[in-house]
Amino acid sequence: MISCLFVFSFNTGVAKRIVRINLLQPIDSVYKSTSNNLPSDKQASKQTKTLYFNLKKLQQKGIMFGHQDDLAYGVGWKYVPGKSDVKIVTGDYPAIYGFELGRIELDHSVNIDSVPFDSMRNYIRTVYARGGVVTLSWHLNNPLTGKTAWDAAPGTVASILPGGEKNDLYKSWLDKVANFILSLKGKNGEQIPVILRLFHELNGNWFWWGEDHCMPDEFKQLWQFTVSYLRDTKNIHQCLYAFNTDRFNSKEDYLQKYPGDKWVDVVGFDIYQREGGEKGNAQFVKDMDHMLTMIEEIAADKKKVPALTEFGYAQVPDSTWWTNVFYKGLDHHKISYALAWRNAGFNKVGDAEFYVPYKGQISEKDFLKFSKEPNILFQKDVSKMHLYK
Ligand code: BMA
Repeated sequence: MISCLFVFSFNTGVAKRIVRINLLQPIDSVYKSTSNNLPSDKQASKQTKTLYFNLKKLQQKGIMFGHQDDLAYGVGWKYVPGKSDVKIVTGDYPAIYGFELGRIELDHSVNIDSVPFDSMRNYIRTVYARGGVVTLSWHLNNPLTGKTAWDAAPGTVASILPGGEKNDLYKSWLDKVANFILSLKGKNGEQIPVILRLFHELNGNWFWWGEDHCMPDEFKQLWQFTVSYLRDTKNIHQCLYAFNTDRFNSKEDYLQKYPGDKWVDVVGFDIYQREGGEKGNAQFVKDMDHMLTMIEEIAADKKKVPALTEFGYAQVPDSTWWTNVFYKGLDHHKISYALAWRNAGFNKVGDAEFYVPYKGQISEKDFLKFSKEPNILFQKDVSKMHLYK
């Protein structure tokens, strides 16, 4: 049962309608014991199993709002402790946070977007201590050519599979990812659960693991090898694995390279709005709604957690986009989370990359309104749920 109450927030100066969840209700032990609610890693840590179970349970309450690199930087600022564009505008932090591992494979101390890995570790500890959720992406370089993730050289996937000329190199990269993940510990020394989003947007052609660059079997082998290496060889038992495509047309299309239920916990997709105006907005609502319906059906069928793993409308150039477009496509769906991409800010030539509003941005008020929807969850909502207990 969900009910609403209004709380006046001194931060934002507005009444926030918050979702009151029956927090005292014990987790249904029958529900908890069924294998449907266990993650793919049968040896997953207690906190990881609990998180997985709670991610499923939480879908009945609402959708967690997420933001990539939220604590690291925003539009016009970088590395200010406690700062967050989402919090400045809504009065609360996101419920789920994305962080990016790109360049860890090269032993760099900062990631592909200049975030120091040491700071990232601290952000992740902070998020976990508050009861929030962490998801990690990895724009790993091309192991065959040594260039970036966007260097879609043919044969890269085949080259890193067992027996391939770059398999050892790839394993050494996974060792570095493993070291980072294993270094994520809570205050009692427990491993912090993370949703590892591997080889994202696999049905696009822009990454070396993309659609035309490997056969379905090769992709499946790559996925299974990677998960097995991290889980069984490196003994990592704090990961949930997210499989995610870009836009897709049908369930068959979505599942073409799906590695199998034993290897996946979260099923999702990424979607960006590219065209504005009434026509563009209507099309986006329709597309998103359709794909969310399909992802919910796939998740229900496979007993997985459905999510909108990445979304955005670059620079949000529409003052009512949040309530009039995004929420319209999202509202009646039951997914676990929706993660907005990063607020990289302005570059030297004045171009900006951001996906959530900052103070003064034209969609600021509308984002605040969207954040008050009872089924859109932020940090305070999930902290009360004790997702790891
Ligand atoms: C892309 C862009 C890039 C960034 C990369 C990895 O979508 O945001 O600027 O470097 O993701 O985070």
